[in-house]
Amino acid sequence: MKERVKVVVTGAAGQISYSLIPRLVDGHTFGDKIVDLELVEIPQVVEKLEGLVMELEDSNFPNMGTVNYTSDFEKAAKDADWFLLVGSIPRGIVYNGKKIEERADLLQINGGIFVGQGKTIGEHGKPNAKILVVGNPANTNALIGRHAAKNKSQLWMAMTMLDSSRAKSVLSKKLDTRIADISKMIIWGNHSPTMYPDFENMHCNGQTGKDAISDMDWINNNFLPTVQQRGKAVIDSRGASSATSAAKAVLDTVVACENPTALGDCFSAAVITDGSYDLPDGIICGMPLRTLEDGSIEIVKDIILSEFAKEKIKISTNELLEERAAVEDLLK
Ligand code: NAX
Repeated sequence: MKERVKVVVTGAAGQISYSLIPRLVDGHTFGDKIVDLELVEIPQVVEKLEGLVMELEDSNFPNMGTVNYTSDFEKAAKDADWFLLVGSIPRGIVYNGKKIEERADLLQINGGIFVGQGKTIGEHGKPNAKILVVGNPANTNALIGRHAAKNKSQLWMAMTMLDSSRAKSVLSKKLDTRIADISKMIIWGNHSPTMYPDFENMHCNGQTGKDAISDMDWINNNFLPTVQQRGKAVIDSRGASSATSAAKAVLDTVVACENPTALGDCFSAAVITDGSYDLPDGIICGMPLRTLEDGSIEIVKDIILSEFAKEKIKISTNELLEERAAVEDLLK
C-alpha cells in the first residue's frame, strides 16, 4: 500500500494557492505518496473552494487522495503532516472598519490569526509535523505560531526559498551560467527588504561566490537591491504580488525537507535561532538548513561569515527584534 501524507493549506482560495495546490498532488512534490488535502479559507470565501475541488477532480492526478475544504481549521488540522500557512490579511485591506496600512497593525492582525492556528497545530497536528509560514510578515507569524503551539517536536519555518531562488536567478545571469549550477544560496534574516542573500558562500561550478565575484559595486548597487526589492518590482509590474514563483518556492521547500540534502549543499528557510552564528535568541531567522537521511532537519553550522555579511545580517535581525517587540502581547 502506498504511503499517505496529509497536507493542510490555508489561504486556499488565494492566488498563490491556485498555482500551488495542483502541484502538491502531481506525484513530484511528495514523490509516490498519496496526498490528502485539507483546504482552509475564511468563512466569507470558503464556498469558492468547491470550484477548485472540481478542477482538481477534473485534472486526473493519480496521487491525489481525499480533498476536503473547510473554514474550521481545527477539523482540518487533525493528524496533519504538513501545514502550508499561506493565508493572511494583506496590507491595504479594510478590516473591522479600518484600512490596514501600518506594519504594526498588520503584525497584530495576522499575529492574532497565528495564535489560534499555532495552538491548534500544537494540539492536533502530528508530533513531527512541518509547518511552513508563507503569509506575511512570515517570520514573526511563525514565531507567534510556534510559541502558541508549545510543541517542540514540530518544526516551524518561515519561507525564504523565493528569496533564494531570486538570488540564484540574478547570480546565474551575472555569471552567465544555468540557474541549476548555483547551489548553497543562503538567505539570512527576515523575509523583507532587509534580508541578506549570502553571495559569498554560494557555490557555482566549483567556485564560491567570494572567489567568482569581486565586483562589490555590482553587489551593493545591483545584486542586493534587486533581490531585496524583487517582490515590490513584481507588484509594481503585475499589480499583484508574486504568485506562481511563490508557489514554486513552497514546493521547493517541501521537496528540500522531504529528501536528504546533497553533500555540501543546503537550503534556505527561517527557523528558530539556537545560538548559532551569534544570532539573537528567540527569533525566526533565515539560515542554512539541511535534511539528513533520517528525515530530520538541522541548521548547517559551518558557514563562515565575513564582516560585510555580519553587518548586513544584523540589520535584518534588528528588524526581527523590533517586530517581536511589536507583538510581545501575543508571545505571553
Ligand atoms: P491572496 O490575498 O490572494 O490570498 C490570501 C488568502 O488567504 C485569501 O483568500 C484570504 O481569504 C485567506 N485568508 C486570510 N486569513 C485567513 C485565515 N485566517 N485562514 C485561512 N485563510 C485565510 O494572497 P496571496 O497572493 O496568495 O499571498 C498570500 C500571502 O503570501 C500574503 O501574505 C503575501 O504577502 C505572502 N507572500 C509571501 C512570500 C514569501 O516568500 N514568504 C512571497 C509571496 C507573497 O508575497
